[in-house]
Amino acid sequence: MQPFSGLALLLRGLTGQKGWRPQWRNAEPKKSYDALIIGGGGHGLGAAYYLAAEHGFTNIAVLEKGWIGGGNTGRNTTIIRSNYLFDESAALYDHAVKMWGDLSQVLNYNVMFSPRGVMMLAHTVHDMQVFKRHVYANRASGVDNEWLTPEEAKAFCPPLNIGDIRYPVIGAALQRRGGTARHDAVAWGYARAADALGVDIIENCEVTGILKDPSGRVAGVETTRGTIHAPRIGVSAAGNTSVVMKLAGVHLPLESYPLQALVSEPVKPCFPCVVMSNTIHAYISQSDKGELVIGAGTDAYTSYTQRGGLHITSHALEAICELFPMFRRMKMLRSWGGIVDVTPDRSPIIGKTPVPGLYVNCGWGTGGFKATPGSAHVFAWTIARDEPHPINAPFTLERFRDGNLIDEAAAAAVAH
Ligand code: FAD
Ligand code: PYC
Repeated sequence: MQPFSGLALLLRGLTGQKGWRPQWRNAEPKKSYDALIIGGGGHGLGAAYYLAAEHGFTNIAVLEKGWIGGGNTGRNTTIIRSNYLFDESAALYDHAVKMWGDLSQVLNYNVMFSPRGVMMLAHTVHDMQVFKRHVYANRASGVDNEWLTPEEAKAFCPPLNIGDIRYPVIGAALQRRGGTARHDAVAWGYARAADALGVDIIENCEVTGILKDPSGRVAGVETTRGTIHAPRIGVSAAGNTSVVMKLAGVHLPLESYPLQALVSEPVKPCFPCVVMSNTIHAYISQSDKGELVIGAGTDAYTSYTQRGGLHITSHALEAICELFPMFRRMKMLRSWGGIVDVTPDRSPIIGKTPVPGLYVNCGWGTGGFKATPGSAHVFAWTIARDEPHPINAPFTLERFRDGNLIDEAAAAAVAH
């Protein structure tokens, strides 16, 4: 913690912002660690934090090929919810929603969690049937979700057009505990807290090889900053997971697609909640800076370009303008893409791999930000104990062989 008074803040402002201490050390890689995490996004940094804070692993490092939070953690639209269909998923995502509630206090870093409610619009009878099924399943497993009429949906989100439009709103599912958080604060908060416990955070360090000992157990990594030995390695590399795991000879059932988002010019607070339309692949909220944060669907083709097709964002904006006509004259300031790793059942893989000592946390597709604290927490447990936490036990790689799929395509929304 870096304490400062209002006067100190003013003096720093008047003296060219000099004197700020870095929030984490610029660590040099050591020759060996007790464990390594590949990927400095929220999931990887969080796993390192919980390994140190809850399992006593402090001789560990996070290896990030670019800068921390520069992957999907810093590119996402930050929607948080736990309204998935299966009990296994509700347990996983709701574990995270509960952890979001006091994450700022735990990390002593304001991650700006804002449970302002996430409303998912139904435009067809089939949408309505699917959402009602989710409402009933969620309520049966203790997760809040409720069905709203079009008028109730408009009362919850006054800018919403429920008139006679191309995509009529015939109802909505609302999770009031859902909301948003500040994406880069999540990465920075975990990084600072992990660093304070002795974790080395090593940026500009790309993993280019995975080493095994003669028995086939993982033994370390080759990186752009040299060889590093470790008997346990966790991979949290999101859209690049297939590439990283191939270095260890492990093939995963993942496809990687670009997913895009945009922000508008900032305006005064006018949008009180989060609205998603899965049918038309568009979602919207307003950031604390005042920008409208708008997302689109995935491209139809796999790619690692980190930018998607213009027609995909145009389609999302057309739909947003129809649903919220008051935004028609707003200008978009920027757009970007991220690469998401999608599994066949649209649920993540968190657990052991065929290589002893190598663990993977991937396949979050378009929806892993919401899971960050919960996923990091159970991944750290898995690495520390060499066995899954009860919450991630169903999310194995083997399920694609034994058929115990957890099909969340409808809840994953934009991961089609
Ligand atoms: P990342 O933050 O991507 O971190 C992985 C890191 O691994 C990267 O920093 C990368 O540089 C690093 N890496 C890769 N290869 C190597 C290597 N060889 N060596 C070292 N480091 C490596 N989810 C939601 O829940 N809600 C949303 O509203 C939402 N919106 C989204 C909108 C967009 C446009 C996108 C792209 C994604 C969205 N997501 C959303 C998904 C969410 O962003 C991801 O699931 C989540 O952020 C993944 O976090 P992570 O820490 O696993 O990955
Ligand atoms: O998973 O809620 C989600 C989501 C919204 C936008 C992208 N992903």
